[in-house]
Amino acid sequence: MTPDVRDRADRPARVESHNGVGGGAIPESDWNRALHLIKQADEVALVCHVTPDGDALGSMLAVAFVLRSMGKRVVASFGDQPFAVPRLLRFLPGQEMLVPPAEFPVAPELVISFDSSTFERLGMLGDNTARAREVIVVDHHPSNAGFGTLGIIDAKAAATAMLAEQLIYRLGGRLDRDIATCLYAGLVTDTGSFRHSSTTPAVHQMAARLVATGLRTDEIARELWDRSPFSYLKVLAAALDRVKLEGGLVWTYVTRVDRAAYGLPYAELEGIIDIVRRTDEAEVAVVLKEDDQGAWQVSTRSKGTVDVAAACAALGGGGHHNAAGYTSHATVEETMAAFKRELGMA
Ligand SMILES: [Mn+2]
Repeated sequence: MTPDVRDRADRPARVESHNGVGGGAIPESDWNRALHLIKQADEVALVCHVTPDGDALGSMLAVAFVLRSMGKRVVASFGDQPFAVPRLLRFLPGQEMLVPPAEFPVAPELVISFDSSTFERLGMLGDNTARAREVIVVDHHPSNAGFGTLGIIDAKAAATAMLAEQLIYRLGGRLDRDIATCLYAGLVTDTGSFRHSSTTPAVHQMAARLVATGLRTDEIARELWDRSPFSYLKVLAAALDRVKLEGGLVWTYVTRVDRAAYGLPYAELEGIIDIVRRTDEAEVAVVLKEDDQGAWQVSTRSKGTVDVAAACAALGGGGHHNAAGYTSHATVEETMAAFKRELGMA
């Protein structure tokens, strides 16, 4: 038996109140303008941030399904070169709608950007997006300064997927299992499987609507959290072997050489921070991950008293109070010294 999620009774009575306490962070006039722009457009180009996570890609694909069902030409991409969907997200439905960045319109009529706080986070599609006639920015990063021509931005929303769900309802779209799977991937990614402080009643209410479509929460959880190649364990061992505890800071790093020894792609490193940040003695956790170009991608986590977003923003990155990051072209030692200075530790 498939629950009838098309029934309007299953939809939130006041969709604008669903993204956080008090609701209504986004003015009705902005929602109306977004609907107007979308309805007017023949082709809608969708983009999300580079090396997409479940929230970025899931939100984008969910909306892509709905736009396609409305008869729109839909182009969806992200600005990574080489272009590849991260392994963890290959279970998401709708990937046949993705095109490589080279096939993205050079000067689009309408772009909708998902989960990206800046043009720069769109990577090589930042320029295409900047040339678009209209850019609707759907995002929940507090650091989003409002790029584009229309912001659908709510820093209180636990995930961009929450805003994407509202957009879908407002477009007259219906949740089916594929759309719900995409949105659910976004919701569980950004709430850490309903563990982070962002997990409000509205998050669980949204999850209930999504799960009611019959999606497989167990399979999604295994795809996202509970699998990795054997080589991951070897690289993790190398990272943990050199982990340091300094004051309230626990940190380590993973080099290209570590990964090359076991043929592990960069994208597989994402979960290491979740192991490092368990440390009872540390308030802040940092993992430096050397990417294929030799730059350090710095992942930082806080347990709550320290605002790592502020520190990362000062170093050219961004994120959320408890989870943020930035890119460093300095050495490991210089990178950590700069980060400690920002935290007031040095
Ligand atoms: Mn997000």
